[in-house]
Amino acid sequence: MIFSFIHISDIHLGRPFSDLTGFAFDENLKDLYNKAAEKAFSNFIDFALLKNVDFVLISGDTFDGNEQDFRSKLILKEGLKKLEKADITTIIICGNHDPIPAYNKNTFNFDEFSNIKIVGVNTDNCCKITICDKNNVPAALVHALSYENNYFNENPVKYFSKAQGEEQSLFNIGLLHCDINGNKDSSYAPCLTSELQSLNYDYWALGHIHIPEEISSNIQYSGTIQGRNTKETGSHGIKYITVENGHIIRNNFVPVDLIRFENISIDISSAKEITDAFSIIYDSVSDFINKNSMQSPELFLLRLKLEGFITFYNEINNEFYETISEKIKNDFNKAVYISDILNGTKQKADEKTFSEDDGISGEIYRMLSDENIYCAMDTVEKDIKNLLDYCNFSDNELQSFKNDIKNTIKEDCINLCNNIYYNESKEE
Ligand SMILES: [Mn+2]
Repeated sequence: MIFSFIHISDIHLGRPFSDLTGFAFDENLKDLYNKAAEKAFSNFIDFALLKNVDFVLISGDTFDGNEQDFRSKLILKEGLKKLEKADITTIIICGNHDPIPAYNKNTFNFDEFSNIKIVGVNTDNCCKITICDKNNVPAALVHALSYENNYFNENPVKYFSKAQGEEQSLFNIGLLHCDINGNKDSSYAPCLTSELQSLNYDYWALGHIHIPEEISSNIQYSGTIQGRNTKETGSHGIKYITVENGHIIRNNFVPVDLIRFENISIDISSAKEITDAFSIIYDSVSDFINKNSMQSPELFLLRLKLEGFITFYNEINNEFYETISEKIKNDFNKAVYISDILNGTKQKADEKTFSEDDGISGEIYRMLSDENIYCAMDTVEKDIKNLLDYCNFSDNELQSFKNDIKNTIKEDCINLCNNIYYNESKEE
C-alpha cells in the first residue's frame, strides 16, 4: 500500500506582517504584503491537488485569532472546498491562536463538508480518526488533540495512547500543537521528545513553532507557511510525506512562501575605508542572491548585520545605509530589499593609540615587534620540526611561510588589542 499526505501548520490567516520598517516599508510592496499569506495558502492547495494526496493534516493556528475576518474565513473555506471536491480528507486541530470556540457555527459553518474534521468541533477534543486511501482501504490512524483555551500548561502526552491490536497495522500519526523540549519563549503544552517517542507512532505532525524543524526523522514541525517578521527567517512551506508499506519513503519540505526574511552577518573589518565596505556589503548580498537563485520567493527582505573593527566607524550613517539599500533594490532582477541594517562594528584604534596605551592592550602591542614574534616562532619551530621537514620547504619557501605566519599572528594580536581596548574604554 502506498499513500501520501501533507503536514501543514500555523497558517495564521489574518496575521499582518510586522517589522516592515525603514527600507522595506515601500508603497510598491503593499499589495504583495497584503496577499502573500493568502497566496502561500493557495500554493499549498494547488500542490495538494497536483499531487492528489490522500489526506492533509493541519497542526493548529489556522486562524490568527478567535475573531476571524471575512477574508480569512473565505480563503480557508474556498481552499477546503477544493480539497473536499478532490476527495482529500482534511483533519484540523485547534491551536493557541484558534482554540475550539473559534470554530463555533456562527463564525464558521462547515456542515457542507463531509471529509473535513475539525478536532473538538465535529469530533471529541481528543480523538482517533481512521483515514482510508483512495481505494477506501484504511491506511492511517490519526491521534489528535485540540484545546478549549488559548493557554494550556499541561503535558499533552497523557491524552495520547499507544496503538492497540488492529490499530498497529495502520500508519499511526500524532497531530499536536505543542512546545517540545522547553522552548524558552513559551510553555504551551510542554512535552519531551522522549515522551512522544515512547508512544511508537510512525509520525508526529507538530504545530506551534514557526521555523520548520526536524526534531527527528518522524517528529517534525512544518513551521508557518509564510514568515511574517524578521524572526521568521528562511524558507517556509509544508511537509509532503509518502508512505509505502508502513514506511516513510518520501519526506520533503516544499516551500510555498512569497516573501522571505533573511539575516546576513557581514564582516567588513578588511575594508580600509568606507567605499571598500560598500563593495564588501554589495558583494555579500550578490553572493547570497546567487546562492539562492534556484529558490523563487517573489521578495527577499534582508536584515544585514555589519561586524568587525573598522577605522571609519563615524562615517557609517543613514546616507551610507540608504545608498546601499537603493543600489541593492535597483540592481537585482529578483526583488531584494534591505529591511534593516544593524551596525555591530566597532571603532578600530590606530597603532599609535596602542603604543601609548598603559593598559593591557598597550602591553601586548609593545610585545609585538617582529623580533619577538620570530623568536616565539623559533621556539615553536623546534616542536614542529618534523612537520616542517616533511613539507620539504626550500629556504625561500620557509621564509615566506614564516612571514605569513608572523603577519597572521600580528593581525590576530592587534584584533585582540582592539577587543581589550574596546572593552576597557566601555568600562570607563
Ligand atoms: Mn502559531
